[in-house]
Amino acid sequence: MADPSSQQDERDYFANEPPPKDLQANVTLAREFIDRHGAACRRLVLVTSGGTTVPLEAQTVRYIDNFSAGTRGATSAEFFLRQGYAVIFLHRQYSLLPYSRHYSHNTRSFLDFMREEDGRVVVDEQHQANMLDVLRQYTHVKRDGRLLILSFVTITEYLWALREVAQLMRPLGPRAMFYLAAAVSDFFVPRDRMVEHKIQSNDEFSQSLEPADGTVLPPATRTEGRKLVIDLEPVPKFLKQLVDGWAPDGIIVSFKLETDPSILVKKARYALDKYSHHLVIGNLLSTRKWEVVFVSRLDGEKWIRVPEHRRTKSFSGVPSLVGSADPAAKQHQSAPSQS
Ligand code: 9Z3
Repeated sequence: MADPSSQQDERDYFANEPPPKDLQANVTLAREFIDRHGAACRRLVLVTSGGTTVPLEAQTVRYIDNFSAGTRGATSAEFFLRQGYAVIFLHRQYSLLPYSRHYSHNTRSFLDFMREEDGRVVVDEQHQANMLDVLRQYTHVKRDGRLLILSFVTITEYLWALREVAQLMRPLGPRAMFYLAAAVSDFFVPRDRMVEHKIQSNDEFSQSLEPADGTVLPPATRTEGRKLVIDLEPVPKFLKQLVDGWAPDGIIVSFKLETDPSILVKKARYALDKYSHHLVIGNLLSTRKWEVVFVSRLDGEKWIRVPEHRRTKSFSGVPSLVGSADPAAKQHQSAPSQS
């Protein structure tokens, strides 16, 4: 049932936080994509990926960010595409993308995969098989027009895009899935408490807020002596709105990230009880590349682990559940297939 207090939080949030400039252009692209695949009776998934930033100034010099590179989201998107889904990939700008992720964000350049031969660029022998496999998948998906890539940077841009796209997907009912792997900030600086200009290190130059209605709001960031004080507010629980209002018949998979192993499952269960959606995938920061726990009402708690001998080293030297070129390891990937 819709919760009136979270509906009010939503109204206040979107009334206070201006929409991103490219929202209408993105909505147009998403509408065409959803209509086309909806008409073809194709299953559609919105995959969110990467970290959201929290700007501290309106003319943003500084912001709070998180660690996510978008590995989970980009890799999972590839697996959904392989299962025949159409994918809207809503990702943090410049984070990993499906397919190109194999050759980007590494310690070595994509140029290291190539060499010159008779005045032409060719792929090194040792990378031919993998690159051909990736290229074929990519070409196939592109030919079918099954991947739409949208981007965000801030938490507000993310929430605006999520709401708009979810509402467009609503008529698809359970053929629409939401796979929320983006690392979403829990706290933010509301626009009406945000200073306009760069935060100063000396309180002699500190800024005040002057809302049009004459009320006085304390800025969320202020210098006190030589200290910077940041006073963040909670981001409204958008998952409640997604489940109850924006896409009530969609299949909703959320992720829960923790660092303390003793609370991971408890928090995942709590989210499942609170939002009554389909699946929470729990993961720990330190082990997320090779183990996750699925928590659902149907199956309870189920751990999925990549066996130790299949934990491949990525280029950055971090063992990886995602991004392995080993087909056997791919059986353990986290993108579920819908049946
Ligand atoms: C996750 O837990 C993702 O699996 C990771 C993936 C961010 C850990 P990487 O990009 O990492 O592969 O390096 N996402 C967190 C989802 C989240 O923020 N959930 C919120 C919550 O639980 C909103 S649904 O409150």
